[in-house]
Amino acid sequence: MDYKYLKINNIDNVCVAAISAPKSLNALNSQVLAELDAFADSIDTAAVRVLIITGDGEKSFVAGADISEMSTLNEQEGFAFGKRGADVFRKIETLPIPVIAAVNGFALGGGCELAMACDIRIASANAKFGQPEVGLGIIPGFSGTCRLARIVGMGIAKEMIYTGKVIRADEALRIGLVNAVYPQEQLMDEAVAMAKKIAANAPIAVRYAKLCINEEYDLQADKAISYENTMFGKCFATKDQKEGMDAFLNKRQANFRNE
Ligand code: CO8
Repeated sequence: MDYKYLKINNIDNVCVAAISAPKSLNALNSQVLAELDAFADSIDTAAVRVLIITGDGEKSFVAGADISEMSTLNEQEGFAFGKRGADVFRKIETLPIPVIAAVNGFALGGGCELAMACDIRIASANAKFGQPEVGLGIIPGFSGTCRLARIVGMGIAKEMIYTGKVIRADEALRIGLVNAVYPQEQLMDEAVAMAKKIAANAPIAVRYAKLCINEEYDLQADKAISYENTMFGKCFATKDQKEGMDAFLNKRQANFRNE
């Protein structure tokens, strides 16, 4: 499919999707959200083992939801717009492959929320993060009130959302919003290197690990432990478990087939 606002690049079994709306610093309008949705549906997870999401250009990851499109919405339309974004982000969060956000500039509002829907965030030194919505008379509407507190803790999330302050990459690293910060020119190489390291592992085991971490987060401890136990057992029904352990015991490199 041809996209107007997405640039897709496959590097072996790693897929890089760059959001590209240069006139608005990659802001998320309805069409960008629709393309992200269609793209998420189209990923061949038998072939692609890791997805990297980034922003096109050197200035912005995503500067938020498109303010010009939101400015005239009524309550029902606001609900629908928020739901559209939240549904797409949830689809990304629950993709059966890991997703890395390579945050290469502004990640504000919906941009910060998109990064938080990804499994792992790494950033360039010029990246800036924030949830400035209350300054526009709205609240984070693409699940930011939900995910920010889970990632950085309730106190810091409340401060960021109530003040709308914008923080730099080093502060995002300090509070655990990103895992690492690199010079801008290294960011994509680092993202691809991390993706390839993940992609070299048994894909079904990686998928089950993602499922466990996501599903168990909201479960009571005994249920969470039991869920992991079930998924751990399921690993032994895969050929890749036999391959991984045979490779270890015979001191050779494993060749995982996603089976
Ligand atoms: N929406 C629309 N256009 C945008 C956006 C945006 N979020 N961000 C930037 N642009 C546009 C600017 O209007 C400008 O357009 P033009 O050239 O036509 O004037 C162009 O991009 C370049 O921007 P600037 O000239 O402002 O560039 P600066 O380098 O001076 O500033 C900033 C960069 C700091 C990123 C600044 O553009 C800015 O503050 N942008 C808005 C950031 C923001 O508030 N984001 C949050 C939006 S709200 C949101 O995301 C809520 C999500 C949940 C929605 C729920 C729906 C109900």
